[in-house]
Amino acid sequence: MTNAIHEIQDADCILITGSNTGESHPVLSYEVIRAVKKGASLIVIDPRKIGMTEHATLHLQPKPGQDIYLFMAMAHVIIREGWADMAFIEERTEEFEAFQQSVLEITPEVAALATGIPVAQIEKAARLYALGERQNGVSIYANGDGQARGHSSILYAMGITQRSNGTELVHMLANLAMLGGQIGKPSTGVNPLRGQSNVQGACDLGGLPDVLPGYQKVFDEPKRKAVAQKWGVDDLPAEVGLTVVEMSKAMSAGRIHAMYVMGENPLMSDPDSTHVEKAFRSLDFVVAQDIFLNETGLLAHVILPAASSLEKDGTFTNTERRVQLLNPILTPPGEAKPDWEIISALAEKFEEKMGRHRNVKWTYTSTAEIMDEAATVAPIYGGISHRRLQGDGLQWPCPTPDHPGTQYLHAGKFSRGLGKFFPIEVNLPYEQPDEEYPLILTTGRVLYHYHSGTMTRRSEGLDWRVPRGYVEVNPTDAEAIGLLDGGQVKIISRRGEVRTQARIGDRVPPGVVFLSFHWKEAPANILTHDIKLDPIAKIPEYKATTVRLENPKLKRTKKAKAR
Ligand SMILES: Nc1nc2c(c(=O)[nH]1)N[C@H]1C(S)=C(S)[C@@H](COP(=O)(O)OP(=O)(O)OC[C@H]3O[C@@H](n4cnc5c(=O)[nH]c(N)nc54)[C@H](O)[C@@H]3O)O[C@H]1N2
Ligand SMILES: Nc1nc2c(c(=O)[nH]1)N[C@H]1C(S)=C(S)[C@@H](COP(=O)(O)OP(=O)(O)OC[C@H]3O[C@@H](n4cnc5c(=O)[nH]c(N)nc54)[C@H](O)[C@@H]3O)O[C@H]1N2
Ligand SMILES: [Mo]
Repeated sequence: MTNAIHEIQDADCILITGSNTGESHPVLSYEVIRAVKKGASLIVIDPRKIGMTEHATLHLQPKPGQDIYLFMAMAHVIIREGWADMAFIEERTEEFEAFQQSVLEITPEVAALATGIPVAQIEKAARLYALGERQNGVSIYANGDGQARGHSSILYAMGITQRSNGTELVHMLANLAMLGGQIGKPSTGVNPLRGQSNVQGACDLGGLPDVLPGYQKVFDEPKRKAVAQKWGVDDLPAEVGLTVVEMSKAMSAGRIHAMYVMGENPLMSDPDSTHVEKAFRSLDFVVAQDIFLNETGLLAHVILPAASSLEKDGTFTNTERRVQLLNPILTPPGEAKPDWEIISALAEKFEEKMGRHRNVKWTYTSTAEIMDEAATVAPIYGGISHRRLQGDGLQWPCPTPDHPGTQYLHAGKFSRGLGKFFPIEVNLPYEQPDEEYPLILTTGRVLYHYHSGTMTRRSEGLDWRVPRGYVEVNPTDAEAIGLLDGGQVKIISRRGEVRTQARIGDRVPPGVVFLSFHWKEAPANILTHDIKLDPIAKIPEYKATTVRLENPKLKRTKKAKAR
């Protein structure tokens, strides 16, 4: 997030898109509800009637993939009506003209025709967001900082990014923020809600294929050499590695022979599971390091039992870039050990092969020591140490030991200097509904379960709340195949089919069905594909797969009648 969580409740306007905030980020969602109770306007742009729409001033409901029209039309209106913050654009950004040109033809009328959402609603969303208008029109920030506009915050998550044009959509949201001058101030910004407890920390410290710790690109020679020097080696590899989906493709192609899977369950969570399973079965050697034996672990040659987050120390970095200390409250069962201990023990044992470097020893004695090393190589963590994290932790960038941390980014100046506008094109999901597969399946989460269910489906209470999978179907689509609420239904895509229970209602619009990927009995990723990835992030299109529904009962009765 560019901004801090507690700032949300003081926003004048909040735009949530591609995030089921109430179920996937329940704690943070209360900040949004508080803001609305204090008079903020809330715009939700989501294909489904998610919980947050109950609090929304406006709910724009495009079909999966169509939202691009709405964002572009909002920008079009903001420019046309003179709601853009021209002073901000001139002083702080570049390449505005190219962006302006790209939205010229996407009028609200064009967007309305493409999405079925009325022009007036698109115009209202543009106005509320750009001017930061509250429900009663005024703003607590307007004129407070010498500006006649309120502060608006964008919250987004996987509904934006898990798309074949996800990077472009994120650029589009950043364009909107710069257009309204809605960044670099409190309660504004472009705020991706990070998913896992420490996904932010993992990325910060180099858990991505193209960066060294602190988002230093491997191909940025001066930065790479500086890290190499700190580790006491001449240089480090400069080529970008593979992303998860690229790895399963490389396994299938015989270019990867072994995998070490730590804290992941790709057999359930990667797209086109049938192929992923084949890819894993073709490997010579698989290691699974996990707190439980999951579907992927069942195919492993070696299992390394890890300690859970309740059983180890270290740090988690949360979605607002806050690095926080983790304190163990339980002792690990059996032979389970914290992940870092397992990895350093292995590295020490195979030191010959892992390489010995002057300033790197694998025999860490504590997580505090690992953090100190991170501080020396990642400038954004430069001033962070366990000692300083006692209490509330610190928000990076925190470059020096006396730096207080950074509540929100891009104040006065963007990290890259000038904020860059990106021109945008309309790009739709790879699979488009046709006669054979007329519905769009979108996948995601429910409140009571977590991903492949390894942890939550073992919890008695959570299992009691939601014991099994279901697919959300609109009454129109259910009626077409004589499907009753609670009835069994087959969901069929070009990759495969799953069978689950139907939950009929208007949470999804006609033409759209929703299935979460928590259920091994009806694994959503049997249906999804990895054919077209986002060209930059290489993320698969989890949010839009075409499918058809079949009512098994209807077929049987038809057959029975025929007989
Ligand atoms: N309970 C629970 N919480 C979790 C998790 C969990 O498994 N369970 N997982 C965590 C993780 S790792 C992550 S990444 C986050 C994910 O957090 P979210 O992204 O908030 O969760 P999703 O369920 O993937 O919701 C995506 C939303 O995007 C919408 N959507 C679908 N298609 C489109 C589209 O074309 N355009 C737009 N604008 N929206 C669309 C869906 O209707 C849905 O509301 O959740 C985290 N929190
Ligand atoms: N169709 C569809 N597929 C999706 C998504 C979607 O929206 N739709 N979302 C995608 C997203 S955003 C995500 S993040 C992925 C998630 O995909 P995964 O990360 O593969 O799913 P999890 O079930 O969270 O698997 C995490 C594993 O880590 C283990 N674990 C927990 N704590 C620890 C620990 O401390 N140490 C170790 N070693 N192991 C631990 C758990 O037992 C579990 O087996 O799924 C992706 N797949
Ligand atoms: Mo995630």
